[in-house]
Amino acid sequence: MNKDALTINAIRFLSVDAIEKANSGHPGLPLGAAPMAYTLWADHLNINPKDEKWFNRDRFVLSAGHGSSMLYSLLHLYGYGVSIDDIKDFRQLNSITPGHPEYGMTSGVDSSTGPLGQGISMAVGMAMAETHLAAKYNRDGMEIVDHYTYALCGDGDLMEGIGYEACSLAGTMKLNKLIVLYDSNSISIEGNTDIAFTEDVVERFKGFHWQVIEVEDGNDIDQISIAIENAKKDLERPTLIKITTQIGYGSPKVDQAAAHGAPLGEGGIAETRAELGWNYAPFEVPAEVYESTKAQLTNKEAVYDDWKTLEAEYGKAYPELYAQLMRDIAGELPENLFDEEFFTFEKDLASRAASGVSLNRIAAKVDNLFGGSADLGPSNQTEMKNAAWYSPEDRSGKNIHFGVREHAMAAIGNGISLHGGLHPYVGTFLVFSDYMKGAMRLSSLMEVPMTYVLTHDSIGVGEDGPTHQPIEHLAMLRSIPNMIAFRPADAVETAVGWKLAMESKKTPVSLILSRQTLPNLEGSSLEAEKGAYVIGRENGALDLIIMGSGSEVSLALEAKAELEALGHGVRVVSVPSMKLFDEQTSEYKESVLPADVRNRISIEAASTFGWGKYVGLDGVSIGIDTFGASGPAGDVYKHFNITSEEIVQKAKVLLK
Ligand SMILES: Cc1ncc(C[n+]2csc(CCOP(=O)(O)OP(=O)(O)O)c2C)c(N)n1
Repeated sequence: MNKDALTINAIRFLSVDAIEKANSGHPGLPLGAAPMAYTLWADHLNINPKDEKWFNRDRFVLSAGHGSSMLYSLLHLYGYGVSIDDIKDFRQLNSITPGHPEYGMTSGVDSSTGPLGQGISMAVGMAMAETHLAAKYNRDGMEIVDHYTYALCGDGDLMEGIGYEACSLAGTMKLNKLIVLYDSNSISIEGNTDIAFTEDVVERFKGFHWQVIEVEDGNDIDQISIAIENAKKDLERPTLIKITTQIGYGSPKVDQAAAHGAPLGEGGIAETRAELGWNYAPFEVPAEVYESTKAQLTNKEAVYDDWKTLEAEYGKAYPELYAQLMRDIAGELPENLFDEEFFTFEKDLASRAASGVSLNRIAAKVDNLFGGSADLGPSNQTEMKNAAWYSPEDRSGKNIHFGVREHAMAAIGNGISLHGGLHPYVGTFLVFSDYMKGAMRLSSLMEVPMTYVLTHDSIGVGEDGPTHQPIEHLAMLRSIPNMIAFRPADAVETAVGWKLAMESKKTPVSLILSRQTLPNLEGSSLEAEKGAYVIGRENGALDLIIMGSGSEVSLALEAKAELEALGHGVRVVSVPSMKLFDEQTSEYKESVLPADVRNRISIEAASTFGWGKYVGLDGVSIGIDTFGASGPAGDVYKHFNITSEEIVQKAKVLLK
């Protein structure tokens, strides 16, 4: 067996032995796709395990995340911090080799994958980020940003809708440095893909304006390598390399769905060893394999060293640009970005408009924002006025037209964020956050500080009616671990939301913004950063607390005035973010919501779900637990009793 075959088999057997030991995992993919993964890693992928976050490394996304065991085998053989013991710990609690690749957990993993379609879409974002940063920073042949983005996907990734959206945009944007290896084995869990997936993928990708290269034999590493070379040569189009493989290659379950997701079993593994001529014990890797990958790494190190030399030269030739690049990579913000002026607004604004103002104030001083909307830019107010639109002709544009593709937009945003050097944001209507949920969940899980601009946040949408009026969405966003759902009550609080979003390092922020104008509130302040704060303090003894978020805070303040005229001491608490409030000290929480004050009312033009923890058993939640209705916004608010009168009425009952 030559060194290539030996290494490919080492990848295969490390993977299937790990699965066997864990008694859980997906052997089909590593057995079939090891040759393509090996070819890429051995001969093309520019990486340096000694500097795993090297900014100019090629990115690799295993979109078919269920093949994680193969990725861990590669990471082990290519010198990352994955030991044989780690591989033996595959899928065990607290191991660094979890069931699906997890960003931030395992050195060398560029993104979390597993939810099919997300990976390939994040790869599109990474490729987009590369082109943008290259345009911004490369000078006079000094290509400080110049790398490829590779993804390895399966049939499942290409069946998922999100992949269609993302790959369509990649074609329009001519992301020629995006190269996707398609493990085309025509098998998924329920059987042959013919049962549900008969389209012509090749023609489809051609229709997306991709280059498509076909490799008939998944074991032919020379052809795979040539295909990758040809992919690099196309300077106009992304490339899909469709590589025909056999799931479970070499095993008794070859070409069967049964190979997809269950261990081969002792007998099955023994047969596979015999079939592939692998005479090594489980987890044993012949020395020649390590020697071979080490030699390949030496070549990769030479590429890395060249880049380091270039970096030093670039730093001398363009010290300011270089310093800026370093700041962008570190995510540093200019000092005094959030000065008094930032929180000053002359007139009442819809919070989506205040968001547009805040974004543009930031964009005047921060150079690395990169974002846009899913065809709702004018409504979402997501355009940076001082910047051009990103396109194949102008890679330096910072505003992105995502088209009507919410799910891919969010995943692409994740990819941009994972790439580094940029602060992405994406916008749509709050009601369509449903379409983005899969990617929003991954932002939160991967701890990437994405910013979601979600406007038209309630029945205040009015005439567009229940299909466009979010009800349960706030509860949904609030329920995602590590997601800050921030619904500001006025312009100042909106600016605070943007401050949080910009300063966040590990937490995505959803800014939930009104379509309709909101009055600037007297008591609104930077205190909003604490998630909840007293925006209207009681006169005299505290009899009642009214809390709410966004557009309903002003209703609470109106009710307070009315109730105080009747002699009651009423406090209004603005709650832009339950999560941030829950993270405060118990002293602070007590100072805002004293435990002995049990007369409490919450008001929000949305599902009441979640408010119970603040209003308690004696309190009342005013909200909407049905779908909305079409009509002028004012009428709809009245129809659902989202009014100050309703608060007063409920308060009178409580205060009796
Ligand atoms: C969004 C999503 N839906 C469903 C699954 C469950 N799932 C994991 S792998 C798989 C089939 C994938 O088939 P394919 O990409 O052909 O992989 P192969 O069988 O070749 O390993 C499914 C449905 C998932 N991981 N993500």
